[in-house]
Amino acid sequence: MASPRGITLYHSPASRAFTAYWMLEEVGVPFDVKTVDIRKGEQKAPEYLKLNPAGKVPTLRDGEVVVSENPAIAIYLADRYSYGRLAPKIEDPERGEYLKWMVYATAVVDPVAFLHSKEIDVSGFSAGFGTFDDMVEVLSALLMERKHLLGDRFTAADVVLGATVSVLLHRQVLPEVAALVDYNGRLTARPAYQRAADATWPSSLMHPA
Ligand SMILES: N[C@@H](CCC(=O)N[C@@H](CS)C(=O)NCC(=O)O)C(=O)O
Repeated sequence: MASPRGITLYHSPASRAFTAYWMLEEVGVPFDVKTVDIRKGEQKAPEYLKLNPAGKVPTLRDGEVVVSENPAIAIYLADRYSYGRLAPKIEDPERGEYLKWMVYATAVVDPVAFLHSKEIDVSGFSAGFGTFDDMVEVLSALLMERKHLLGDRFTAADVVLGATVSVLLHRQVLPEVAALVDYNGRLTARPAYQRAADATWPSSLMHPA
């Protein structure tokens, strides 16, 4: 289903906006792209801050609806345009686990991996995101048994968490354990992933923001 109002994605090359771009490609709705070059500081321009006061990419606009934060963008798009396919329905027992992995991606994986990449490893007891090793173990154990986060079925949670895993493997922040490498291989083989990567990861920008 195409948006009756017109979708615009505000993104910057080689950034976390890749996740939202990939999500739009998986959903298959037409969308426009506006580049907000974070390397030139355009994310702090007053007009953009009206859309996203955090001054970060991505931001999605769908008519009067404005959404930022990758999990929120993915949940919005999947519920609105791919309900029952990329989003388990409300009454589906898998909906709970789907939401958990959505949140886990940016509440746990992203921050604990960022700190680990800076050689900061804090005690898991007091940190909301736990330890880096626990996060790797949780994902590896799950993906050793499952093709995707919910099993055989690919959902929007695989886009959000999978994009994070993919970038972190590429940057050699995550260890190359077989379960994660194989999962990443299944994700990168998807035509929608490849279209998003071709559009948003120019080879000249090897180091993501
Ligand atoms: N929690 C946000 C993270 C977005 C984010 O960190 N974006 C970075 C680029 S990868 C950004 O816009 N940085 C520019 C800045 O903070 O000035 C999400 O999941 O969407």
